[in-house]
Amino acid sequence: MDLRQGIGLRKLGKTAEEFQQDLLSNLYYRRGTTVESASARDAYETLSQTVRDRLAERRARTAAAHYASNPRWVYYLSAEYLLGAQLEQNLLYSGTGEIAAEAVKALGFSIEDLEDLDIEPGLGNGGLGRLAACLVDSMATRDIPAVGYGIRYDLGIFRQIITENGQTELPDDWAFQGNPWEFPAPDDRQTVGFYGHTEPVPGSQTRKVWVPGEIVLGEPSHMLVPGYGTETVNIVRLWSAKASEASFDLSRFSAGQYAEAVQEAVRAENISKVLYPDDSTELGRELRLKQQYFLVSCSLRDIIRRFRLRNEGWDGFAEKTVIQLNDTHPTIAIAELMRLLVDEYELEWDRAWEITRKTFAYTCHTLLPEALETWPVHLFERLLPRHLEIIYLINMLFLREVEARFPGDDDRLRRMSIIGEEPRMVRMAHLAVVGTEAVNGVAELHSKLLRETVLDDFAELWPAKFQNVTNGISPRRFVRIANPRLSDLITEGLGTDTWIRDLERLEGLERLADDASFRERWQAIKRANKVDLAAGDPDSLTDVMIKRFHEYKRQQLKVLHVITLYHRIRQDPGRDRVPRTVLFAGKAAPAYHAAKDIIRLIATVAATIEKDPVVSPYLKVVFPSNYNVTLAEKIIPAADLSEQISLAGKEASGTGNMKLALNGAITIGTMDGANIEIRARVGEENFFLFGLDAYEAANARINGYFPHRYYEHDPELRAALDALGSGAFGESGQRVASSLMSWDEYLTLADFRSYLDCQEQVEQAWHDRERWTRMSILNTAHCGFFSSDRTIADYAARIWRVAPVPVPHDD
Ligand code: T68
Repeated sequence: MDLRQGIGLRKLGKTAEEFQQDLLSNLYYRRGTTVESASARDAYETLSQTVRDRLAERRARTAAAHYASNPRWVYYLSAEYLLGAQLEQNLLYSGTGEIAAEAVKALGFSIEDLEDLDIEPGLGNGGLGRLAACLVDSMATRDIPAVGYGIRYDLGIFRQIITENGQTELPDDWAFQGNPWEFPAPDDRQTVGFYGHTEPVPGSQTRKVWVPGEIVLGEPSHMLVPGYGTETVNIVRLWSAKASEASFDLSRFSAGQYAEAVQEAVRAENISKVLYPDDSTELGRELRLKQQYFLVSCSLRDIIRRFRLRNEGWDGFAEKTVIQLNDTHPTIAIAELMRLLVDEYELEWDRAWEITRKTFAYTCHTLLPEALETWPVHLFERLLPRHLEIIYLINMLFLREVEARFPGDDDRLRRMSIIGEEPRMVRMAHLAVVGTEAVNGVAELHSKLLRETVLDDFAELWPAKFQNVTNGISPRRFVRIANPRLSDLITEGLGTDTWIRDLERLEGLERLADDASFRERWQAIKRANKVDLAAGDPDSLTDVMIKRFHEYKRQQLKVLHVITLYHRIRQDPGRDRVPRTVLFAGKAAPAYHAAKDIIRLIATVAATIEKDPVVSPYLKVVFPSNYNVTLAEKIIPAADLSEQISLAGKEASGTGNMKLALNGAITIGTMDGANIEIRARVGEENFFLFGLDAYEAANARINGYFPHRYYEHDPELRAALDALGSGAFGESGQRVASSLMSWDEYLTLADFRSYLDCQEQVEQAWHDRERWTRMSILNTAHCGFFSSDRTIADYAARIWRVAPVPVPHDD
C-alpha cells in the first residue's frame, strides 16, 4: 500500500445516506452520545467533523501530491487572520451542503441552527487580517503549494457592545466551547528563546552563540484551507505558547509559594494570550515584539523542517521557498533566518545573506508614518540580543552600499539607516526593504506613493524591487456565501456558475443591465436582503460605512452629513425627501480615545433622531454591535451606498470597498486607495466621486489648512459644528468639533461641501430607480478584477514565480 500517494484511504461517500452514516458514526464514536440525547451542540460538532473528514481526505491527497513534486512553496507569515465562520464555507467547498442539510434534518436540526453555533476565530484587527484569509483561500483555489503561519491567540479581537455610551469591550474567548476545525500537531512543537546574552565563537568573525534567558514552547495546530473547484487543501498553521516543564518551580511549590511557582509558566503562556487590538498605530510594547518573534521563530524552524523532508544542504533553499511578510509584523524573520544560517548551520555571512534576501518578499499596508513599526533599541537589546547584533551588521553592510552609490551624502545615510537616532529605534520597514527581493504596495496609488514618499530613497536605490499588487477579496465568501440570492441570479443570467472561480466573467452581466425584467429581479433581491438585515425600512436608501474607526477614514465627515440632513429636515419638514438608513459598524482600538468619541457621538445622534418624530420618518441611524466577518456578510448584500470617504492618500487600498461594489452597492468616495481602480473599471458615471485628491491634500497641508475658513463660509457646516459645540450631542460631540476646528490631520472640513454636493447627486440618482439599478448591476459586472484569485495570480507570476501543483481526483 503506497500511503504517500494517498492510496489506502477509505473513500468517503457522496450520497446522503453515506453522509448520514458517517454523521451517526461520529456522533457515537467521537462525540460519545446518541441520537436520542444529542443537543444542538452535539449535532454541530458532529456535522463539523463529518465535513472536516471530507476535506481531510483531500488534504491527504494534497500532501501526497506536494511531496511527490517537491515544488517551490509559498509561506505566508501574518500576525493576523480573520478567517470567518468555517461551517458554511466548508460545506460549500466540500460540495456537501445539500446532503448535510438532509442528514442533519434526520437528527432533528436545521443547518441554519447549527451555523449559528459556528463561531468565527477573530484573530485579526481589520483589513490586513481579512486579506490574509482571502489570499490563503485563493492560493488553495489556484493550486499553489502554500502554508499560512500565524498565532493562535486565546483571545481574539475584543467583542464590542454599542450603547448610548459608545463602545464597551469584552474579551473574546472564541474557542471556549472548542473549535472543531482545528488539528493539534504537538509533535511539531518548537522551542523559542528570549533574552539572555551572546558569546563569541573562537576563530569566527561573524558567528556567535546566543544563550537565551527564557525558553518558551510553540505548539502548532492547523486549520484546513480548501480550494474552491479544485482538489487542493492547504493549511493555516497557528502557534500557541506553552510553558516548558522547566518553568514550573517545584521548590517554590513545595515551600507553599503556589503563585510564584507558576509565575514563569504564566508569563510564557501570555505570549499567545491576546491579539493586540491596535490598528495602524503601534504601542511599542515588549509583549507585542515577543509575539512577533515567537511567530517567526516557530515558523522558520517549521519551514526548514519541511524543506529537509525532500532536500539536502542549502543550495536549493531559496529556489524552493518564498516567504511573504504580511506587513512588518513578522520582519524579524530576516534577522532570525540569518541567525539560523550563520550561527546554527554555520554558513558564511555572504552566502546566508544571499539566501535570505532571495527568500523574502514584503507587503506594506500603510502610508501613515505613525504606523511604520519601530522598536526601541534598548528593548531589542534586552529581548533579542543576538538579533540586534545581526541587524547592526546588516545595516553596516547596507550603508556601505549606499555610500558607494551616493558618496558623501550623509543625510541620505541617516534617512535610510535601519537604526533611527534620537531616540534610537529599529526601523522595521527599512529592514524589510533591505532584506527582501520584492516590496509591494496594495493598490496602484498606494504603491506609487510608497515610491514617491515614505520609501523614496529605497525606490531610487532599487527601482526594480518595488511593485504593486492590488488587493482582492474572495468571491466565494463575499458573494456566493454572503449573497446566495444574487449569486443564483448571476448564475442564471450568465448561464453558468464558473464566475465563482473566474470572476471576470461577471462582465457578461453588462448586457443584462438593459433588460428591464432582470433589473426588476436585481432590485427585488436587494430589497429582500434588506428585509433580512432588518436594520431599517427596506425601501429606504441603505447607506453603509463599515470599517475600523480611525480619524483618517473620516467617520466624522459622515456624522457631519447626518447632522446636516437632520437640520434640513427640521427646517423644512414638509419637503419630499429620500428616506435613508445610515448604518455604521466597526471597532475602535480601546486606547484610541478620539475614535471612541466618534462612536459615542454616532450613538447619541442616532438616539436624538430616533426620538424626533419630525426627522425619524426620513432618517435613521443604526449601529449594530461587534462588527466582524459574520456581520459583514449580512450587511454587505443589503447595502445601496458604500461610504469610502478617507482623506486621499491615507487608505492604502481598502477591501470593503470591493466587497460592497461586487454586491451592487454604489460607491461614494475619494480618489484614494483602490477606489481609484474601482472607479476606472465601473466607469465614472457609476461612481460618486468627491473631495481633494492625494496631491491636492498634500498641498493643502503645505500651504496651510485653516478650518475656520470653511466654518465661516459654509452656513450648513457652521450649523452642524455649532450644534456639536453646544453640547447638544454630548461631550464627545464637543470634543469631536473642537478637534475638527483645530489641528485636523485629515482635512475633514475641506471636503465637507464637496461631499454634501455629491450626496445630492446620490439622491437624484436614487429617485430614478431604473438608473440606480443599472448602475448597481454595472458595478457588479465590472468588478471581477477584484477577486483575490487575480491578486494571487499577480503574486504568483510577478513576485513568487511559483507554478500550480494540481492534486489528482480520488477516482
Ligand atoms: C489595512 N491595514 C489598510 N492594518 O488600512 C487597508 N496595522 O487600506 C488595506 O486594504 C488592508 O490593510 C489590506 O491591505 C490594516 O488592516 C492593521 O490591521 C494593523 C494591525 C496591527 C498593526 C497595524
